[in-house]
Parts: sequence; structure tokens; C-alpha cells
Amino acid sequence: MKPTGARNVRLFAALMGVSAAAVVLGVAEVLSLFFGTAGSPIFAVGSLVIDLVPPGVKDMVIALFGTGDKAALLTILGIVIVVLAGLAGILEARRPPLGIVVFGVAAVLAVVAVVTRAGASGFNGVPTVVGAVVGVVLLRIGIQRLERWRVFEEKRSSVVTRSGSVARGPQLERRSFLSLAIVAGGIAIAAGAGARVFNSMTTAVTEARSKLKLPKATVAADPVPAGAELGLDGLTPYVTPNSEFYRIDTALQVPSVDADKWKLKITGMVENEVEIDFAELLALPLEEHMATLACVSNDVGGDLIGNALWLGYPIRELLKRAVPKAGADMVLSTSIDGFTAGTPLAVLQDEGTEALLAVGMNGEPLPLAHGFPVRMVVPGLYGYVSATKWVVQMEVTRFADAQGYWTPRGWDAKGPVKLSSRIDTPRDGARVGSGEIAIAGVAWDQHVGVASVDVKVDDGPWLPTTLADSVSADTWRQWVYRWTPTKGSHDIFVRATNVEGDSQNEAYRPPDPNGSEGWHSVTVTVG
Ligand SMILES: Nc1nc2c(c(=O)[nH]1)N[C@H]1C(S)=C(S)[C@@H](COP(=O)(O)O)O[C@H]1N2
Ligand SMILES: [Mo]
Repeated sequence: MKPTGARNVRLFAALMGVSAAAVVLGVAEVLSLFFGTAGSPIFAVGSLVIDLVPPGVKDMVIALFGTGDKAALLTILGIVIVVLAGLAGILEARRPPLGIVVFGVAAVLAVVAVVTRAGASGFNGVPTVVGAVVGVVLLRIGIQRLERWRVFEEKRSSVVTRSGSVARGPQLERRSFLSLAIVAGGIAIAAGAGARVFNSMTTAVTEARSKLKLPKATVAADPVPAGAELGLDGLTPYVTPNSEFYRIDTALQVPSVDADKWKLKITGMVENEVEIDFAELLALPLEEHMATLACVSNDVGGDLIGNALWLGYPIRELLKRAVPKAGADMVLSTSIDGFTAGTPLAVLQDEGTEALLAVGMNGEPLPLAHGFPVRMVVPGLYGYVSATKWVVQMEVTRFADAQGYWTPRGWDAKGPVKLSSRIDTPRDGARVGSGEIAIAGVAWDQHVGVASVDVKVDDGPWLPTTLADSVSADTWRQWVYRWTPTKGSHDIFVRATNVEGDSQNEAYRPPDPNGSEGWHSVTVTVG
């Protein structure tokens, strides 16, 4: 193909634009290795988009709690970049320097996104600036070469081609343009992707974490009775392994926090500001408690819930040092990545609530994605108002004066976990034999406790299930019902009742604004 005719010129110009954009991003990614991971413009812009999604875009806000949606966001961002860069290339060919202006504006926006991220500094903007300068120079040179090639090609087609001297010009110009566009773009993509992989390995922190030995708990968790684990096929295990624990956060890149530099500050309406570093925290008498953590976005029957053994220091003890002032009713905790949660002060001070500043999860340091080195865990509250990962600050304040991240986005300021139950086996849509089968699942009402779970088949009566042994009110309980089915299709429903005598309501409510409600059901075919 030759750059003769407006259509082809546009195509080649667009190619040059995309190649120049790849160079901008590639250079920025590589330089971010030296200027800090916060320098990545793609991730900064993506994070800014996450934060800016208007509360009205409800479904998207719900989706943003999730992890798979981050890949979707990055894909959309990638498409937008390619389209914009292509257009900028065309503009630069037709109305220079408009293409460069587009690149410049995009770069300024990206730099703003980078430097306004929590914990970023002006320093982190350098990779994007340098990348943009290199990219713009390349775009200009590329478009000039394209123009020369076009002129040669047009001369050639205006001469009756007898090959020879006239034809050699276009060959050279063609090569000089294409090699620039393709080689520069290719190298940039390869180098950028390589830097990204390297960046995401966050080797230093990962290594420090793997060498870290956590102290033994001074207050050990109550032993888990053998009867807490029914051990049935298809039933969620009582303790969720770290590798299978759901992950929800607004972080496009998992923050890698150097434990040696980590500090927590307790500020705001307190008599004494408290500051504690990681070594000081580990030297305190740590406690271990089993607690089930649930996400407010967990829909009926969903899997955004897990149970783990947490090692940490009671938050109430730290608050005793700080001495909250009268009138305070909330603790606004802040993550190193800017996420915030507003937790009722009274819950954190309650002697009967094992709210932890946690460092360990199931016998090892917190995995990076679950908040290494330190996070909060508060039994009985959804994660979005309590479980701040990578926590660095707790400000004692008032609900009237401050809001956590999700509150202005349409979610309730307070998020106590709702009584819920889930059928794990049989799965919805399963085909089962006609012998006896186990209907089994989990039920939870953190900090209150589940008293009974019933199942119902079709329009039949509620049938009491057998509950696994309770470990504590703060964790979920397995349950099982041995069912001898009749042939045909059946709907199975589950309903839990807590120790206060409240049962789950049948009426469905979506997760937004304070947690889902309704009976989980599965439909199975027997025979
Ligand atoms: N820093 C930070 N902490 C956070 C969040 C977040 O977006 N950023 N999300 C919260 C939400 S909504 C939940 S449900 C829990 C999930 O914790 P997990 O990912 O360890 O399961 O973390 C909470 N802590
Ligand atoms: Mo959540």
C-alpha cells in the first residue's frame, strides 16, 4: 500500500500517531521503574477514572468494587488511547501542529492524574513528561517522512513508470517511514510491557514479606472444633485459604508498601496524637481472632465473602492511648492509596468486638493484595466501612464532618453486615441422581451469630438443617440437610435465623446501598 490518495495518507498518519503514543507510554513505564510505580500514566488515569465515576452510574460503581472490571476499564482506556492517537496522527499530517497539541493536552491531563494520586509527588510526573517529549518529536519526524514518501509516490505515478531512478526514491522513503513507525512502536510496546511486568512483581516488598517472621499471638484464637468443618464435597471450607480469599478494592495496581517505612497515625479529635511504626506494632501483645469478612457488594448467593484467622493488635487499645474527645463518633481510616472508610468509633472501642489492626492472615503476613503490611478487620461491618487495607491513618472525627470513600458514591455511611445464607451444593442448574444428597452451605451474621438454618423444597415446609459447630458469632457456620429427592425439577431455598430470633426476609434487595437481602435459591434436576 502507498500513501497515495487521502484515505491511505490518513491510515499511515494514524499508524504514526499510535506508534508515537506507544512510545510515550513505553518511555513512561520504563522511567517509572526509576521514578516509582506511581509514575505510570495509564494506571494513574485509570485510577482517576475510577474515582471520578459519578454516583449516578450505579451499576458501574457496583462493578468497580470488583476485580474483573479493572481489566475491562484498562481495555476501554487502551481503545480510547489508540483512537485518540490515530486521530492525532491524522491531524498532524493535515493541520500541523494540531496533532502535537492533542498529544500535549493528553500528556498534561496524564501528568495531573499522576501527581494528584494519593502519595504521589511532582517527581512521579517526570516519566510522563519525558515520554511525551520523545513521543511528540517522533510524531513530527514520522509525519515528515510520510509526507516525503507521499510526494515521491505521487511523482512516480505521474510519470509513466519505466522503473529505474524515479522508483528508487519511494522505496527509500517508504522504508524510512515504516521502519520508524513500526520499529519505534514495537520497541516501545515491548519495553513498556516488560517494565510493567517488572513493576508489578514489586520484588523488594514481596521479598521482604516472604522473609518476615510474625511474632506468636499473646492471646491465641479459640481452637476450631472439629465439628466446625463438615468436609462435604462442594461446600466452602470453614477457613478460606489466602489464595482463594476474594479481593475487592479500588486499586488498579496493588500498593507495595515497605513495612520498614510504614507508620500509622491516629489524629483528629484526640487528646494525644499517636504514631506507631511496624516494629513497635509487632512488639505489642498481638491477638489472633477468626473473623468472616464480607463485601457489601456481595449479591444473594455471591462469593465476595471469606473467613480467615487474623493476627493483630486490638484497635481499641490504640484508641485508649489516643483518648478520643467527647463528641467524636467516627474513625476515618485512610489507605496509602487514598481509599477511606468511616467506622463507628463505638464499635472500635467496644470491649466485646475484636476489631484488629491486622498484620497476619491465616498464619502468614498479609498478602500484598490483602493489605500488607497492615490493615483493619472489624467483625460485623462490611469491608467498605471498616476493613481498610494498607492503612496509614486513623482520624477520629464525626459522621457529620467526614465521609468514607463510598458514601458520596451512594452507599450508606454505616454498613453493618446483614444476616445471610448461601447454598453451596448442589449448584444451581445441577443434575443430580435420585439417591440421598447433601444440600449444604454457609450462613453468617457476624457479631450476632446464626442460631438456625432452614431449607425449603418447592412449596414445601421449612426443614431444619444440621448446623456445624459454632466457633464464634463473628464467623460463618456451615450447615447441611440430607435430602432424598423425587424425580423432576426442584427449587431449593435457604433461610437463616440469628440468635436474636430474626429470620432473613424473602424480598430481594440488591447490594446497593447497604447490602443484599433475600433467600438464596438453586434449581436442580433430579434423575
Ligand atoms: N485500601 C483499600 N482498602 C479497602 C478497600 C479499598 O478499595 N481500598 N475496599 C474495602 C472493601 S469494599 C472490602 S469488601 C474489603 C475487601 O478486603 P479483601 O480484598 O482483603 O477481601 O477491603 C476494604 N478495604
Ligand atoms: Mo466491599
